[in-house]
Amino acid sequence: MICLVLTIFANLFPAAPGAAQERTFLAVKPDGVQRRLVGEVVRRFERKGFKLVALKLVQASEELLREHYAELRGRPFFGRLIEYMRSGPVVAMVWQGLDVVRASRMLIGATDPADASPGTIRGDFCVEVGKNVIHGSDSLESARQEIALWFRADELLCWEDSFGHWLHE
Ligand code: D4T
Repeated sequence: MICLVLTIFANLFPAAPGAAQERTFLAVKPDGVQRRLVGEVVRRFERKGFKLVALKLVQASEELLREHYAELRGRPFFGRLIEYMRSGPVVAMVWQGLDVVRASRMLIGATDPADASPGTIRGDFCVEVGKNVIHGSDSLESARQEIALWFRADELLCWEDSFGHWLHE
């Protein structure tokens, strides 16, 4: 209930320090987990100033992944993509902050690591599109759907952020 009130307040006064702003879904993919890149990814989002509201290690089912990547069902790499995502655990996360969906895509870099700028996660840590370390929602609507697909509402923590005053005007 408190969470709901805070969210309504934050939506009414988006510039208020500590306002809820928007949320996005990120997942460190199985290659990122195997290569011990989870800490590096979390560090980059924390350092930017975003707020972690949920995190869990998940062995994703085929059903969940087929739903997650439903839009890509017709693509030739779909089967390989599902197998890759099932090949080990992923770290699923929800991050919150001002313009976090767009900013996350910039921190992550282009889908194909060959096109990703140095300094981005994909630009720094991978070389092939089929093993590109991390997923990030590409729009507010997909963020909403993906968060609902991967997390129960009670797994999203609403916690007081004393940091907001140092980030926002
Ligand atoms: P995700 O969804 O993983 O964050 O990636 P993007 O949003 O950056 O890109 P996407 O949805 O187009 O692709 C999803 C996923 O499929 C893999 N992929 C993609 C692949 O294996 N071969 C390909 O040719 C493409 C385009 C990589 C990411």
